[in-house]
Formats: sequence, C-alpha cells, structure tokens
Amino acid sequence: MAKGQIVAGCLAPHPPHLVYADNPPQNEAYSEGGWETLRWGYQRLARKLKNIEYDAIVIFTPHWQTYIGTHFLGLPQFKSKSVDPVFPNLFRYNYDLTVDVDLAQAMHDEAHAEGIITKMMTNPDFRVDYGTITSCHLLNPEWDKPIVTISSNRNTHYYSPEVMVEQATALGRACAKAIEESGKRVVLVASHSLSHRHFVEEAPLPEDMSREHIYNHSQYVWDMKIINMMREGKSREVIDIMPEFTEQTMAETEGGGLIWMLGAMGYPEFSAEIYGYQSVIGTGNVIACWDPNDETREYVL
Ligand code: 2X7
Ligand code: FE2
Repeated sequence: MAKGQIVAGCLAPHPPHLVYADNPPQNEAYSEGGWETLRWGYQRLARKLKNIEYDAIVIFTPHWQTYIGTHFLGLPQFKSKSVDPVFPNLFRYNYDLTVDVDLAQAMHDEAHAEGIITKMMTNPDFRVDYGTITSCHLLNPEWDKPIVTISSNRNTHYYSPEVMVEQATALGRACAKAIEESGKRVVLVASHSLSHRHFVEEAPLPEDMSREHIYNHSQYVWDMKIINMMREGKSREVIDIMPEFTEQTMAETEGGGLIWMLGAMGYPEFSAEIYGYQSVIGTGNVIACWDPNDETREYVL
C-alpha cells in the first residue's frame, strides 16, 4: 500500500456570516449577501480542491471545546441542526455529514500513543459545532467527502499558550503518522480567524457592509505580519511568535488549529497561497492554503 499523504492544508475561518451570506438551502436564515472578498476567495479555493484527488477532510475546530483531552467524531453519520449560540439569527444549518471513522480512530490511537488524553465521540445525538460546519461547507459545498473533526482542548486557558504549542504540535505529529499509515490522501483544515477583537453591537442589518471594519489598528498590523510570514514560507517562525500573537490579539489561534496543521505538515518552507483577507464583525480572517505540490501551487493574491 502506498503511504498516505497530506495533499493540502487550509486555514479556513468560520464566521457563520459567510454561510448566511451565501443563502444555501441548508440554512434557515435569509440574507442579501455580504463579505464577498472572503466568499469569493473561498469559492476559488473550493474549485482548486475539486481538482485535487483526496479521500477525507480532517478539521480541527476551536468551537468544540473539550476540557479533558482531545476528542474525535466517532460515528459514521451525524445529522441535526447546528445553531450558532451567539448568532442564532444568522445560522440555523441543517447538516447531514459522514465521518471517516477508521481515520478518526487511527488518529485517536496515535495521539494516545503520544501521551495525549483522547476520546471518540460516539453519542449519536451529539451536535457538531458551527466551526466545522461553516469551514467544511465553504470548502466543499457538495459535502461529497467524509470528514474527521478534532476537538480543541483548552490548554491555552488551563495552562498557557506555550503549553498549547507543545500539545498541538504533538497532536499534529500523531495525526501525520496516522495519515501516512492509512494510505489515504487527506486535506487538513485549521478552522479559525486570526485577530479576534470584535464589535459589541450588531448592525440592524448584519450584512450592511458600511458597518464592517476592523476595530483596532494594531490587530490589523499583527494579522499582516503573520500573513507576510506565511507568504514567505516562514511557518516555523509563525509558530514561534504564536503565543505573543495570541495574547496580544485575543486570536482564535488560541485553540491550536494552525499549530496542529503546520506541525503535521512538517513546517512548510514554501509560500502559502492567500485567497483573501477581510474582517467579519471586526475579527481578522485570512483564507490560506499550503499546497505541497510544486506543480499546482499558485500565486493567488
Ligand atoms: O466564530 C466566529 C468567528 N470566529 C469569527 C467571526 C464571527 C463569528 O464567529
Ligand atoms: Fe470562531
């Protein structure tokens, strides 16, 4: 059997606003659009993924927060309605998704062997978080690939951002090993924004783009610093300054997604493809892809 491999790694932010703005049949709310820079960027990345042969999407989400260990979706199907607890006016999404349980179990076992506390989620009534649903919907609106969702253990809050770096790195190493041994071709997804200071009052019309802007210039400067490092292929340096970035910008990197993904990919030294940057309720969101294939890697933006 050929060795499995990671065929792409995506940094895929999950503001539910982007799904709301797209008006897919699965979502109950109706919008007049909005946040096109990110939505068009996502559409372009989704077209790229369509041209890559792969077996499963493995997604790490900060909105499935676990306090004891790292959990993996562990049943072949989950079907329910996902409602954003903060924005139920925008996101009430009926999902019906399939899970690659063999791959999830293999990752669980490898992570356990690394000394990480792990658990398979086998409650059929478990409600999948909106981070998973949003990023997966925008990257693959057809939902024609099975997924594996990995929870985010709250290391940053229990201990420190430095402990998060160590734990998420170990998890990335374990997942990479499981993928290699599975023989599968896998797309990794770190589902989160960058800087995370946001507004405190919603506009009467959420998609009123005259109200959308960053709320703090230093957050923007930090985001640009990180994005430039991604462009320059400095992924190890991105991880090195992650604790400081996370603390200063309240960044959603606190959940460990990017650390996990870049660690699993062996800290790529090639440029990340950038598909768009825009604020959503003031948070900083970049869509980026690390394509290990020299022939298909592009300069997008
Ligand atoms: O979860 C989110 C997010 N990360 C960014 C923006 C808006 C809402 O929800
Ligand atoms: Fe979020």
